[in-house]
Amino acid sequence: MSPARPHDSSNARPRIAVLAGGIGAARFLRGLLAVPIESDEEPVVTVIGNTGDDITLFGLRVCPDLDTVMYTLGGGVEESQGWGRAEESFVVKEELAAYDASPQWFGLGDRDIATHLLRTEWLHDGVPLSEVTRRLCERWQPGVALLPMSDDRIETQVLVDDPSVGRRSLHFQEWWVRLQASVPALEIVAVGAAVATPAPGVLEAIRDADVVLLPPSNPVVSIGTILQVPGIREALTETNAPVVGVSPIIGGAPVRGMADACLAAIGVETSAAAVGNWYGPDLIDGWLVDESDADAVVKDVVVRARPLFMTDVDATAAIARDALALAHEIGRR
Ligand code: FO1
Repeated sequence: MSPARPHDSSNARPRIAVLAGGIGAARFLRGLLAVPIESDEEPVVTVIGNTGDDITLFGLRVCPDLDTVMYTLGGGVEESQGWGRAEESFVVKEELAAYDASPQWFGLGDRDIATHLLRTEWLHDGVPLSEVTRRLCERWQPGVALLPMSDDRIETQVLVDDPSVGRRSLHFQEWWVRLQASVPALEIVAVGAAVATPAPGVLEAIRDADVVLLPPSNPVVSIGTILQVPGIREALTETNAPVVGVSPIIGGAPVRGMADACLAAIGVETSAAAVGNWYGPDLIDGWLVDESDADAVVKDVVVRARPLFMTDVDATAAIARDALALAHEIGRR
């Protein structure tokens, strides 16, 4: 990996801070950690994870984006989905259905439930989410420091017009999973974000970084939610580290997920250029787009085009390497 900056011998290991949502970010991180490097330049990667997708079901606290990063980098994710556990069974889910318990639209697997049981027990004992996440990562050894964006409770709600009851808000997961984002979101609100504080280590990771990366996560409900925690956006505009983003939109469509439905809710066109301009030059210095979007223009941001489909770990490592090369080219602010 090309070093993020010329090194003096005192700190050979580049520090990389990554704002992460779920599946796209987890896959990007797996590539980032696979970038071939000189031995003494193993990067120190701190991941700041979105917690706006979190939901409490049957009394259990579920943190989908944190778990997707933890399971993916720890080798336990169900690869075909990008979330949940591999070799999963759903006996508890079947039993709940036998009781006609709801909701049934969010599938909690038996192995996954063990994570939620421990998290819920520790949170109930007053352990902050950041410490809960650190403990869970002791098993999974993801190879990064995984921090929730905040230890305070934040939940994304989606405002919709329901023909039967009129305007109402839904938990993001109900809109995303049960409705498949098929009902237009009139507004997407990260409830609690405005009064939350960044989790311990979050602001320091951004300030002390040699490079900050925004992976191809959902710009609205993942990256956008993290940016709403007071202090985080400011830290990103103040850091001396170059900030490079990777477009989650290729050729006018999201690579996976339904970022287009989220972008429509905030009136942003579903294109690499529009997302880059929405992030803007105060936030990002560089923007990596797919070759099909090579004509993307982002005001006062350096745009580079390269193949962006994360088809396998090697392809993703090449994307991550190019993102780091762009950061190196931009240099410290
Ligand atoms: N996504 C689905 O589409 N269907 C599910 O039943 C589902 C269950 C689920 C359980 C645990 C978990 O951590 C994630 C789960 N997801 C499911 C994915 C989840 O909605 C997304 O990973 C994020 O919230 C969106 O980024």
